[in-house]
Amino acid sequence: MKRQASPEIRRNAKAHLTRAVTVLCLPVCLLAIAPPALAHDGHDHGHHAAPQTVLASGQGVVEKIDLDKQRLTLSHDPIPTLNWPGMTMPFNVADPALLKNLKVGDKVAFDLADERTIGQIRVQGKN
Ligand SMILES: [Cu+2]
Repeated sequence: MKRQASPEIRRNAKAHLTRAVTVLCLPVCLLAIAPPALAHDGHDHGHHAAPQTVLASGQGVVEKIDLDKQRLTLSHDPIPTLNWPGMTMPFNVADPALLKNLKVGDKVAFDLADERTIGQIRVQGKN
């Protein structure tokens, strides 16, 4: 019987941290975006096979890359189009390939396919 308590606890702590960030960030973001998003879309299952539209564009710094969950945490600058203040939050990516050339600390410019999903991301500089 193998015991791997320590990595497991580490992982849980990380999950909590991510959730805390999400809880702090999403109400603000979703409040700001809710009326147009609802009017525009009507449903949101967080699944978009081929996002074509650009909801908004922004800039930020890569804080965390989760290849398993295809998720990216950015500290993004304010996005006036969406009335978003600057904050650190996790995003899904439309295509896992978008994560391939990213590193923590990279300065990036990104397009949002929706308020949770990055459709395009470009590295602008290294930290
Ligand atoms: Cu945000």
